[in-house]
Amino acid sequence: GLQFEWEDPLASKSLLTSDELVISETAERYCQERLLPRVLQAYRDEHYDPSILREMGELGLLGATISGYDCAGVSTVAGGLITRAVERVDSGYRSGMSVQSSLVMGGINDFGTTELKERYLPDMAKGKLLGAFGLTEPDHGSDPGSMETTARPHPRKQGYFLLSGAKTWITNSPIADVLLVWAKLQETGKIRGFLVDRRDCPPGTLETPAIKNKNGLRASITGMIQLDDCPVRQENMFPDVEGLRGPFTCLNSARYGIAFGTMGALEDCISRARTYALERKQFKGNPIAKYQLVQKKLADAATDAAYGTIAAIQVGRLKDQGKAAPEMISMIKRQNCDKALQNARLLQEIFGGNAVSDEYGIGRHVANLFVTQTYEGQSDIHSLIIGRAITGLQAFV
Ligand code: TGC
Ligand code: FAD
Repeated sequence: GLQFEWEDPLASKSLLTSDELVISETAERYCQERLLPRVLQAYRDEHYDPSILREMGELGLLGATISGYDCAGVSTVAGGLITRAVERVDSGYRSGMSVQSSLVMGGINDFGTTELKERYLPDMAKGKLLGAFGLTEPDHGSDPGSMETTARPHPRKQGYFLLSGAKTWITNSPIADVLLVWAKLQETGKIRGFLVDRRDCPPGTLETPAIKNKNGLRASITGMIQLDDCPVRQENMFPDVEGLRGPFTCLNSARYGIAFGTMGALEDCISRARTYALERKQFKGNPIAKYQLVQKKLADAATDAAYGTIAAIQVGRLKDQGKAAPEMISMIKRQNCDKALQNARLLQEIFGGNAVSDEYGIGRHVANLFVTQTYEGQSDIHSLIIGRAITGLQAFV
């Protein structure tokens, strides 16, 4: 018969291929069995275990949308289903994976030479080499075009550049082997992408201190990238991409993953709040789930999760057909992050005082979702990207 399923209200499963269903189930099983049991302690300790990326690599979950170089070559929607499974556990675990898969492996795949792809992608796909993506600087976040990090030809060593500058709020930087750093060529002032390989950096030229005491995304490791005349081989510069198109192309994929991923975090909040509301009794032995105001919170959240999921599937299909405009990705990134955060915050109320205990998981999602709304373009920045497309007028400056 026709049954309403509260966990998938608009039957989004019916839009998936059988391959996508299998990939989703594999990812969900790994995340629930292996990641969920360790997230509470990791979050308390502000600890990220790099073996998580190796485990994901063994399952083929890293760089999964890339074809060749030992990557799985799955659809964009399948990639989104993987991020949703991971973010159902924690946005920080999804972050570590997004940087590895979309921002660094994706960048190498889109812009690297065959030699760079062969050197880095297979080991990154296995999680044996870890990546970080350095765009944001202490004084330039929403406006990365004003970055100050520079690359100048080495005055003595032919075929080398010297990189100097500082990047901040960089996911994975303290543990990364390969850092994709965006810097301006001193001669032209144009932004170029450099793969800084930690193994090749002389002592003192590359430092990646961790940023500690975060009040969100604590299961992810974040740091700075400090470059002091760091020598980088010319072959490690992406040859054919100049300007912000380079980093923004990587961001299109990562923002897509966040849009799909945050729906996993929101669904976990719904599931936890529903269970709690059915068990908790107040006033004459009624479960609080019986009260209308509680039901409205659940109905609002389930509606936004269902709409957000369908929209992410639609944009994923268009992306695979080469028809996804960046503004579509801005639209789902903004909407899904905003709705996940707003609803998670309201569902938190259902837990009463227990919401304050980290054992219930809801506060962790709320704190994490603030970060998802902020990184990869804060929501108001995406409003301006969409507004520019609607009006033809840019409102950034
Ligand atoms: P604008 O004039 O708009 O564009 C400059 C050049 O870039 C091209 N472009 C794009 N190309 C591909 N995809 C896109 N989405 C693109 N957006 C722009 C554009 O065509 C142009 O090319 P060209 O060849 O004509 O030069 O640039 P603007 O300087 O005015 O930019 C304004 C704005 C606000 C849109 C942009 O700067 C922006 O999006 N700011 C947000 C910054 C951001 O997203 N930072 C992310 C840092 S990485 C991160 O947060 C990782 S967290 C990961 C995790 O842990 O999960
Ligand atoms: P600002 O640019 O200073 O913005 C502050 C506020 O002002 C925002 O609300 C913004 O919307 C608003 N604002 C700015 N300009 C305008 C305008 N013109 N009109 C209206 N409002 C405006 N970066 C990386 O490169 N790599 C990473 O791996 C990475 N990981 C991150 C991990 C974490 C945990 C965090 C917190 C951040 C990470 N970032 C990373 C950085 C992130 O992308 C930036 O924080 C983000 O782009 C915003 O930049 P900002 O913090 O400098 O804020």
